[in-house]
Amino acid sequence: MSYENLLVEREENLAIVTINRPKVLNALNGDVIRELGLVADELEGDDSVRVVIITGSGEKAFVAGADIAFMSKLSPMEAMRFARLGQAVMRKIENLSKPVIAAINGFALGGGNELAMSCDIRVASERAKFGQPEVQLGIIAGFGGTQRLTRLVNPGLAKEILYTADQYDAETAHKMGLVNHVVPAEELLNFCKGMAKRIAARGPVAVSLTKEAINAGLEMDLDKAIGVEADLFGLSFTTEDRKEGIAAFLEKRKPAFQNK
Ligand code: DAK
Repeated sequence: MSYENLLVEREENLAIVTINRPKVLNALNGDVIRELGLVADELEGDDSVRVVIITGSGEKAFVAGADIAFMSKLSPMEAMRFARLGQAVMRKIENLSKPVIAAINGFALGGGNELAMSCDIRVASERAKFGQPEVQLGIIAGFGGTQRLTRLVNPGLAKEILYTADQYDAETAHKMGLVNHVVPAEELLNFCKGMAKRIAARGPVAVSLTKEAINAGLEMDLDKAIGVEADLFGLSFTTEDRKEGIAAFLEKRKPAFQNK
């Protein structure tokens, strides 16, 4: 499938999705959001893809937020529909059955930071800048920012970020726990591909079940959450991948997982 605002490349078992509107710093309008939903569906259904990387086009921005020109024309009802669509797409990315890595190559502001927070893992280039500038526009974060940021960093920090609209450099974002790693800009994509390939070499069903256990568990109390883990642990014992992984260990060879 081809997209107007996204570039989609495949490399071995990886898919690299690049949001491609560099003239407006990859700002998210309705079309980009819709296409992100479509590409998520496409990659979900493609068994050859084991890990997804999302990044932004150009050297300046991952995503500089929702497209302000686009938003300025929305009626309240259209804004509500935009919010619902955006939230559903972020949720779809968050719940994709395969890991998603955000390669944050520059500004990740507002909806851009919210998109990054919907990914499983965030890696920032030294040039990246983070923030939730919505209150400066007289609106509030609408793609899950008030909730995901509070879960990722502590509530006090999330409130500071959301109330002040301040921008934070990559090192500060790292200290806050917003990103896992900070790497030189020119190494960002290779670093993310390296991590993605290590993940892709593991048992794909097991990685997927691990993601499911973590995501489901975050919304439950610990007793229920470890119950989900036990169920999924049992399920992992039914897979061909489990037979192959254990056989490969005993035979002292590398496993050849089949995602089954
Ligand atoms: N939207 C549209 N265009 C944008 C943009 C954006 N978010 N960000 C940058 N651009 C455009 C600029 O207008 C400029 O276009 P030209 O003037 O060249 O035509 C071009 O990109 C380059 O930007 P600058 O010239 O401004 O570049 P600088 O390096 O000087 O500054 C900057 C970079 C990222 C600091 C600055 O561009 C900036 O402050 N951008 C806006 C950041 C921002 O406030 N983003 C929006 C956050 S609010 C919703 C759900 C979610 C949301 C909204 C609604 N629903 C529930 C309905 C989300 C809201 C947000 O994301």
